[in-house]
Amino acid sequence: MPKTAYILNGPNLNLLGTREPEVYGHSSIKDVEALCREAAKAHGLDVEFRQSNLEGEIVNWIQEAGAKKAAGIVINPAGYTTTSVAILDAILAVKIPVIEVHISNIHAREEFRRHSMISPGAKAVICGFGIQGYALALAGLAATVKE
Ligand code: CA2
Repeated sequence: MPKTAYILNGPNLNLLGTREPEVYGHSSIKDVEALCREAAKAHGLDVEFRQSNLEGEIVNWIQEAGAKKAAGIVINPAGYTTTSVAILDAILAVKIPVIEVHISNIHAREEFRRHSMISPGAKAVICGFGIQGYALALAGLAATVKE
């Protein structure tokens, strides 16, 4: 049975494509989902694709992915990246690989975006490749699962 990749998106990513195209591009969250489904299929993974504006809901989904022994999690924590001890703790509590993704290069932007609370719990971090970063994360996750 194929293993599942959880792809979790944090606050305001439901609005992707509606503003700041020079930073985030023109794609919508539906386009990101389609890209992820295609990439996951190529690697023989099933997909649970979700977005929430609520920190606790994201924590619950990380716990769910762990309990279901998912292949791993690709997470764009968005605005919670720099603040969420709760999301970091949830990641540290699950025994599956977590890959942190950012659409923009957070290191080439405002100073406050550069420090991720999440990265210490992540197997890898990808940023600056636009929405293609999600496909790269899924390729990395698939390679990790096969190891
Ligand atoms: O580059 C990324 O993927 C971010 O995680 C996106 C977050 C930002 O706070 C991080 O510093 C970097 C912002 C998510 C909301 O993005 C929108 C984009 C376009 C329109 C509305 C929201």
